[in-house]
Amino acid sequence: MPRENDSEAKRAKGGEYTAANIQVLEGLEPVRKRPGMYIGGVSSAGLHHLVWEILDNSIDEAMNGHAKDITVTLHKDGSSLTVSDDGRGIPVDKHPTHKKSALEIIFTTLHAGGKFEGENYKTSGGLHGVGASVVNALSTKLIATVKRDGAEWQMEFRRGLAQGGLKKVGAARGSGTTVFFQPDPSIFPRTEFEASIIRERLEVASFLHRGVKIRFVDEPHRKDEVFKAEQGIVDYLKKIIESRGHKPIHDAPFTLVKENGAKVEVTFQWTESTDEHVRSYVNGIPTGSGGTHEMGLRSAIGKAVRNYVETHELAPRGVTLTAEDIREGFVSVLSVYLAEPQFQGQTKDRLNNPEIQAYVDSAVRPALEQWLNSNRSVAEQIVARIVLAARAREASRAASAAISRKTATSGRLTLPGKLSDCSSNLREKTELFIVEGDSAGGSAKQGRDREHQAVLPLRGKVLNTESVVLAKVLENKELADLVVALGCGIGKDFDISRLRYARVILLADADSDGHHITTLLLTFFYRHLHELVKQGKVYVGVPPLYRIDVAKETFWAVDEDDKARILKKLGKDETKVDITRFKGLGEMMPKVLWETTLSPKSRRLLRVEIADALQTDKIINQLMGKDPSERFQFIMEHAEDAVDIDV
Ligand code: 0RA
Repeated sequence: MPRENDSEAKRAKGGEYTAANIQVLEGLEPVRKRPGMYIGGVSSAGLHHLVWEILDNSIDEAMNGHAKDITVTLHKDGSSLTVSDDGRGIPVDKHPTHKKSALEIIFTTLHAGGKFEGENYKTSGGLHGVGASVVNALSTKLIATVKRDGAEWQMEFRRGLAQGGLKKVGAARGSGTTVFFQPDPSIFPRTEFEASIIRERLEVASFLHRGVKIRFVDEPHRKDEVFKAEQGIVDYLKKIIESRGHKPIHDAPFTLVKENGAKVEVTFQWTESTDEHVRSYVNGIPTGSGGTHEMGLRSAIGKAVRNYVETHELAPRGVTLTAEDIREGFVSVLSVYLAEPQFQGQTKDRLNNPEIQAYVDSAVRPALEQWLNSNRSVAEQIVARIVLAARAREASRAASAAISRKTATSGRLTLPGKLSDCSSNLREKTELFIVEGDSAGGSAKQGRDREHQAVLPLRGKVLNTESVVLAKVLENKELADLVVALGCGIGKDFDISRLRYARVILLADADSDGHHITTLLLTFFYRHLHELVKQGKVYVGVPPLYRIDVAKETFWAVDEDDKARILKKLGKDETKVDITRFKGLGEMMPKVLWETTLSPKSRRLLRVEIADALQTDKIINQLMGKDPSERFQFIMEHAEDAVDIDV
């Protein structure tokens, strides 16, 4: 978005915003030379940043009250996209000194600070004001079309360079901006957009910007969806709670909007769930690792509730309420807008502005205390929920402490007898394979690299841990053994720095029982050792299902499709080759298991990622109540798109 030049910006405050306010900085060559500096990289995330940048401009226009409808069209080729809005239209008049239209300047000049320097804040997108010119520089083709003042205007660019001038293409009614672009394949190794990523972003944007209608036309999948949330983040909260399958314990959620420099918008509700769930955003950007805004929210909740409990003497004797008890079952959406957000952490998804903590705290705390005091029956339900959490914690505590005693790093470790540990002390190089059954365990034990690979066989079915409290989970011997082998503890005693391996690999047969076990284990990790999944420590091993022998060569196929693909590549049909179908890991020779499944050089490994929190919650919650064949589908279909292949 354009940068305002000081004196002119002042004149433009009343909303008059013409070409004169746009300060010109520099050309676009640096963007093409070092795209990573502007969009973070050229992988999938970088590619999708282009969409967010263009989308943000339309969202800004909507946020400022000028646009109501936004349409994003992913074109049939999957590699080009159009974003259009019904806002005022980018100004097409000429800049007095530069002799160029505002539109041309917006698309061809790099705007360093962007709107952050003014009173406005940017709404969304990961790149903080780099804007449309960056997208233009990285597109083989970009066409901007503007309707305003009774005419339609168009300007075309190739790799950021204008192709002729701004042309009036006809008469038009109304106003708006449409931007078509096609990412440059000489910059991006893959130029195909992922419809599901775009869809999720648009849906979230519609929640964060109440009342804005966002339509997604997904041509490759022939889908057309409209997102519009009349209640904004309150609708989002409702959807999160429903998709996680939890029941709220009181009716109306708490909501608050406060704007005083920065803007904070928050809603929350207590549920029957045993964990806490906060979805937070800064300027529309998801902050998956939280940060100062979340800290402010947490401290406000803790203090307000505790104050209420004390004032009304509601705590039973002998029960102490911890901050975690207070937030058990707490589900919230928190969205803040601020002028200069600073992000931190490996994935830059943690807010680091210290002043925001106190800002959120002081906005939420008094409002929540007031709300509790004026909704006494709701407050009572919440307090009863919290007291229950404290009692359950005391019970769980005993169970997890028993496990932790065994995993304590000081003193002797009492590892489970079934674990065949690895010998290396270099944790970065070690892996734990969790395998199904003793016979598979035996082959894995013999076939592995003993120095770096440990094997833990699990016998029989693993407990379904969806909606089971920790104390119950730990009564299950298989899972308790697993936690001891991992070494990182669980629940309140969880400490990732004590994880004994660099990777945890789930390895089950390529059949429906195997997939069922993998699903149960993934549910356990997702619900009770969430941090391991979040930090990318959990993997799914992919054993072959078929061995294909052709003359002296051997190929391995992981499923039917893979087999068909290999045969096609070889130009053979099934009758000309020798095909063996494996019944299970247990019947594979240790050496074969090593080559196909264990060896880091030749195996396939899928990293389990939490790509789309909303979807994952819903899928796990739905599947765990259904029959194994459906769960099998889940693994086959979702392991692949939830995943990073080949580590
Ligand atoms: C600068 C000034 C004005 C509008 C816009 C930019 C604008 C940019 C984009 C990008 C996508 N959609 C957009 N809609 C508007 C205001 C011009 C005026 O005062 O009429």
